[in-house]
Amino acid sequence: MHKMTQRIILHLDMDAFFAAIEERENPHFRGKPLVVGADPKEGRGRGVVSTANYAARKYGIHSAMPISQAFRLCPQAIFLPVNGEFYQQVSENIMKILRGAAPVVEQVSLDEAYLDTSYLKSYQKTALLAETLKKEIFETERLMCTCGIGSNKMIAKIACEKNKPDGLGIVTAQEAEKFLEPLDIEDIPGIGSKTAAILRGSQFQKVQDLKRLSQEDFGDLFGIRGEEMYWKIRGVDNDPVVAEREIKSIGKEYTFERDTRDPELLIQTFEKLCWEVAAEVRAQKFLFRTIAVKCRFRGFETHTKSRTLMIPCDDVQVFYSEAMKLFLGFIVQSAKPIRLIGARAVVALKVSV
Ligand code: TTP
Ligand code: MG
Repeated sequence: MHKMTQRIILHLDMDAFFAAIEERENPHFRGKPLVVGADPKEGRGRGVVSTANYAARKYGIHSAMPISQAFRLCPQAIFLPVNGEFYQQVSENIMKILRGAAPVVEQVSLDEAYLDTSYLKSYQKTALLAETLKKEIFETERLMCTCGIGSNKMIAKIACEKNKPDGLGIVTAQEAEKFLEPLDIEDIPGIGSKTAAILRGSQFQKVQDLKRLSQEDFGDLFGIRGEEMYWKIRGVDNDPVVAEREIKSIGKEYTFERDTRDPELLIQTFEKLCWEVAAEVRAQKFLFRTIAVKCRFRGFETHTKSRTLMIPCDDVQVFYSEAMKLFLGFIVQSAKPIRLIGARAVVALKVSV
């Protein structure tokens, strides 16, 4: 086991995204209720609301609501069609800013992303980064967003949700469990309206009420999903932040003069490869996240094994010990003589703030 650093996750979500872009493009709309979605056709439209600005939300209008209902709630609102291509472009500009700010960035929708900021090793520094990003996005795109910082993705997301719009919420690992207790059960991702209705029928309203249920109770009620819920309501979520595409990899391979099973030669050569790879990662100021090893046996039969760490790092010792564990797997798996061995780090760009 490599030395475990505490995770810190930053979640960023644009405020009333589609509507905010339309307001930016048409300053005379500002402050007025605005709905982006299907054509309301004087109340006879059959589509739904994509999003509404905050002025329109005061009338009870929200995403996914039938557009006819939105029209009834606020007929004087400005109704605009969805200009998807344009929003996509704006989204790309924003995601580019985010990808430059942390080694691992996971985009989850057009307007939302998780950044793994564990490498900053402090909530305070992550808060500074969040402020910087909010400022940069506003300066370049004239759009506002909200950030949430937490010890995992779930906490970061809820912290963001609870501080909208234009906010920043920070919930440390120590505060996480207490932070969740007074929240509505539906605030927990995975507890949708159906699940919530069942639970409310049994007098469970707040997250803290759910603590009366044992792990078994959860399992009986919701199966595998229930197990996860038992932990989630206690602030535990191990889901890693995964970039859609890691940037590059650094690897080295070595072909033996003749096929070998000499343990000393194998281990020494492999060790040397690992140190070279890890040193190269460090020299280029990268962090690695995935460790991959390769082994080619006599007859060109080639196998690979890899392991992805929860937290990207540049620790040479971590690389070596994880790679060696994988490599030993090859040795016990087959008794054939070995022709080639390799070690590789899949790396992500490190940006200092
Ligand atoms: P959200 O981030 O859920 O909503 P939002 O950005 O409009 O508002 P908030 O300030 O609460 O974050 O979704 C981002 C965009 O995705 C939203 O602007 C429109 C689109 N969208 C839909 O088209 N349909 C939907 O049901 C939802 C939820 C979003
Ligand atoms: Mg949003």
